[in-house]
Amino acid sequence: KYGFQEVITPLIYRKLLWEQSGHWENYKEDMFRVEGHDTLKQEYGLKPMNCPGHCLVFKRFDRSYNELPLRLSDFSALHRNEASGALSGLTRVRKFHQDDGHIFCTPEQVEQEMNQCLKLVDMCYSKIFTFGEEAGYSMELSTRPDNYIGDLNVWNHAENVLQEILEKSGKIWKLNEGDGAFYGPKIDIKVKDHNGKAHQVATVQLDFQLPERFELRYKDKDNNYKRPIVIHRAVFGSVERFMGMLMDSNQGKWPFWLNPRQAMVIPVNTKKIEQVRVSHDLLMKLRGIDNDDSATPVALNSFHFNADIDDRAEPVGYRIKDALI
Ligand code: TSB
Ligand code: ZN
Repeated sequence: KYGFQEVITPLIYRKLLWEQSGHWENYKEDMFRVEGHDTLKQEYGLKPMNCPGHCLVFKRFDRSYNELPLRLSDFSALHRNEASGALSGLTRVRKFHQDDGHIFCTPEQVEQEMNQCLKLVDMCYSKIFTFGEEAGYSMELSTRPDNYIGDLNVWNHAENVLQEILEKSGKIWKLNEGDGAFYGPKIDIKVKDHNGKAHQVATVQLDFQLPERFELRYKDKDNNYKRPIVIHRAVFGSVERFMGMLMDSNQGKWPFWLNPRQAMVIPVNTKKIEQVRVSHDLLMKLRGIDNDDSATPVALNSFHFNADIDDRAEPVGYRIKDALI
């Protein structure tokens, strides 16, 4: 609905690519190095982010202004060498999957694209999922860090663009000075766990640097080549952290539609063979499995649930209690 094309990009790239993107210089500590067994002893890096791979996809073809905004999404596994002391449950892990997207657009398209991203974030965090006691999310503008790449004026411009978008949104936001990505400032969306600790989930980032480093270009209406701008965005953030927050906020009780154990069929009298047989039939119905012809695939628009059966010879009350846990 939001116009993304899903891609799957490689997990490892030559060191050369990470040098080009600036990760080798500014993000090396967070990366795992990989070495081949070949005599050339090439050095590779396991990707901590999808952006450089997406820049290569963009660069692969001659692009025209009428292809923009070009939106690429990717659920690849990412690896970051997080300090062992920083690892925490599902919220900070070394392998995770972002609901990642990179939008390649013209300067005129930035505002509209950023607003679309924020709209999706708002739908996710105020309509579909709510976290914590005081439901809701907070927004922060994270600005230029010490290890930034690129030109100071470009950074100031990017920060001003984000600030303007936040002001126009009419929502409350805070300044988080120096916490931007090395390639650009960002709007971070945070939700709180039951202890009141805030976790960064969604993020929308404005980047003028990677297009420069990868010499990305598109042909404009006037037949001249121009540089696109890249917007990095993730709405869940990572599936792992998001799931961790979701479990924390509802004490393990999933919303029904997301629950991996939606229903338990419990025959009252497990000694009665007929009753147990009917219960098994009901289970199959709930699972959407047609007993008569098991070779038929389950239709996409059919009702099917994650259902189980508990026909152990235990008291009903005991089995209900067990199912609820
Ligand atoms: C959004 N390149 C951008 C991307 O295009 C990027 O990687 N941004 S990020 O570094 O801010 O990460 C995005 C989200 O991934 C974070 O907001 C956070 O929710 C999640 N994340 C980051 N590191 C971890 C980790 N170690 N474990 C779990 N989730 C993480
Ligand atoms: Zn990115």
